Amino acid sequence: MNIGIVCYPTYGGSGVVATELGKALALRGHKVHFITYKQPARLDFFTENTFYHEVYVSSYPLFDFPPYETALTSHLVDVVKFEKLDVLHVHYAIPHASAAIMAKQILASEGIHIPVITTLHGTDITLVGKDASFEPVVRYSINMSDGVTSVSESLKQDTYKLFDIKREIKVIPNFIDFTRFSKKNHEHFKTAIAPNGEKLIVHTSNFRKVKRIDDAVKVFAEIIKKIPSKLLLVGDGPERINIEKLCRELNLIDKVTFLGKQNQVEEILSVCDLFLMPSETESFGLAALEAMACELPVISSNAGGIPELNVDGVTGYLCDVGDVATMSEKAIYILEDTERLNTFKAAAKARAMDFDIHQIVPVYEEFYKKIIAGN
Ligand code: GMT
Repeated sequence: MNIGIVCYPTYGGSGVVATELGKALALRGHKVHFITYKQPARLDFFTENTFYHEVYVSSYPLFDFPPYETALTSHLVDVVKFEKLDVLHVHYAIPHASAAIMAKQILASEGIHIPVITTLHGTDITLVGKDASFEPVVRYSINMSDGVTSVSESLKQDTYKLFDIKREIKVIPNFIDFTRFSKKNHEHFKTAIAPNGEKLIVHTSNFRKVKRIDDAVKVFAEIIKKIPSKLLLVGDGPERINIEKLCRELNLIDKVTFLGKQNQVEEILSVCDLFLMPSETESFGLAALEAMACELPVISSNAGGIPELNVDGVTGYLCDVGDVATMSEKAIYILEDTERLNTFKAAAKARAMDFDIHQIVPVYEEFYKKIIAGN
C-alpha cells in the first residue's frame, strides 16, 4: 500500500506511535509518506520505502497566527495526488483530522477518492478537543473520517461520552518494539549514578501538569525514608521549573537527577528498578509500556487507559489519582524485597509482550485494507 501518515514530529506520545508504525509498515514493504512540519524525532533511519514531506507555512506579516492547517491541507492534496496514496492515516485529531477531511473534500471535487483514518490519542479528546473552541470541528472530522481508531477502550468510551459520534471506533492499542526497548546491560552507568547500590526510580514525560510529577517527587520522598534510592526525571516541559523548586523545598536535590530530553530513553530505563506514572489522565500510557518492556514494575494512577496496561498487584500497582500515601506504600512493598521485585519485573516484561509491535502492526494493516475496500 501507499500510505500517508500525518503526525506531530515530537518525542512523545502520538508522534512516536505514528512514526514507529510508519517505520514498521515500511519494513513490511509498504511505501510510507510522513507529512508534517519537522522531521519526526523517531524517523532516525531511512529505508527505500519511507518518504518525508515537510509542510512550510508562509510567514506573511498579516498572519498573527501562521495558518498551518491550511498549509497542511494543501500539502496533503498535493501528496495524495502526485504520490498516488491509497490511504491517509492521521494521528491526533487537532488539526490533522480536520485538515485531512478538507483535503479529502478538495480531492473529491477533482474526482479523486482518498480514505481518511483518524487515530485518537488522548489529549485531542480528553483535554483539548472537548473545549468549546474545538469541539464542533473535532466532532465533524471524526464523523467524516472513513475509519477511526483509539489507543484504548477507555479513550473510545471518553470519545463517545464527550462528543456526538456516529462512527464505530476501533480500539488498536499502542505497541512496543522489543529490538529497541529491552533491558540492556549498562552496569557502568548504574554504578556511576547509584554507587552505593541505591534503587533507581524513574519517571519520563513531557513535564506537563497532567503528568502530576509533583506526586512522583512526593512518592520518592517517602520511599527514601525506607529504601536508599535515587530518582531520575527524564524529559522537559513547562512544569520542570516547579518540580525543581519542589525538590529544593523537600531537600531532595542531591537525590534527584534531571536528565532532560533523551533520545535513548531505553538505556536509562535499563538500569532502573521502578517506574512512576501518577498522571491525572492518560489514554494509554506509552511511557509505562516502554518501561515495562525494560522490565520495570509500574506504580501508576488508575486513570484512563492505564488499567488496560498495568495489572494491579502483578506488573505494579494502580492507585487513585493523587493518593501519594498508597503509591508510596506500594512502591516500598515492591522495592523492599529483592525476590518480590524480580517477580514484578518479570511480570512487567511478560505483560509488555502482549503489545509487541509484530502483533499490533498487522491489525493496522488489516484495518487499512478494510477501509480502502470501503467496508
Ligand atoms: O502524554 C502526552 O501528553 C502526549 C500525548 C500525545 O498525544 O502525544 O500522549 C497521548 O498519546 C499517547 C500515545 O497514544 C498515549 O500513550 C498517552 O497516554 C496520551 N496522553 C494522555 O492521554 C495524557
